Amino acid sequence: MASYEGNKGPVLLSSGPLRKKIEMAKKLGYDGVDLFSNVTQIEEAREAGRVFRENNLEIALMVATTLSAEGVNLTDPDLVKCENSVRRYQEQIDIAQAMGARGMPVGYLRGDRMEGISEDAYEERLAQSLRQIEAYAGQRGIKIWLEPVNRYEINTMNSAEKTREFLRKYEISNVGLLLDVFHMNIEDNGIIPTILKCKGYIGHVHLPDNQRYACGSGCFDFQAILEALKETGFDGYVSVEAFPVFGEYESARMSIETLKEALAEQ
Ligand code: LER
Ligand code: MN
Repeated sequence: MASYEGNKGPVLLSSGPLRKKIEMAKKLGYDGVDLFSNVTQIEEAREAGRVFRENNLEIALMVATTLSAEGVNLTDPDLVKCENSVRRYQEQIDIAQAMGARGMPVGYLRGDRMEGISEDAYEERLAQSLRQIEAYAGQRGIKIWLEPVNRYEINTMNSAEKTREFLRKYEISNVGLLLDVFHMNIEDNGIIPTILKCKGYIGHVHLPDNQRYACGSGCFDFQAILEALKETGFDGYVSVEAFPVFGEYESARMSIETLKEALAEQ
């Protein structure tokens, strides 16, 4: 997990120049990163992509921070604003393609359900926006993943089960789930059984420890989590999204060692 510039969120490698972060991630044994990007120009995106390729590191997910800063809302009750948000998201898909990223998330960008908007109306609008985004992304080789996010950060689709049900009900088959075990630990009835229930839907995974710090510093059983993911046939990236409270290098090192040990013990 890396970012272009200092990011106050749960981003492991948040400070210093991008090239340094890429080299550090590679040296520690990471195969890819989730990149928090503020790039808006295609040429700059191509250049970033080149640096990643030179270091043989994949951009597993590109989080376009510019979109939240602009107030993009994929369920805006104002149809013109909603369509504009879809267009802005699609422009960032072009950026992701130029970088060579695998996928992009829809987390906060789906927006809160506003007062007076029924759950059905909210879901209909989100389904419509996601279909437009997914069609555009699919033609450009970019995957779209919907992230269940806990109730303290957004007021809809908090649990993985509920979000999976939305994708099933509206038959949005090309959008996968981005499962984040931090949010699941707050919202779902057990991380392992929920992962198993989400079989066939999981596209990308965020793995902090239970306090959202480095893997190995808390009480999550990563061996069981990775085993459950394997059982579902999941073949995407698991990405460490955690606050670097033990320092960036140490948090990144501890996390990958914990995950590699957990994998080896299977
Ligand atoms: C939000 O809490 C989250 O988990 C992130 O993946 C969103 O960028
Ligand atoms: Mn996450």
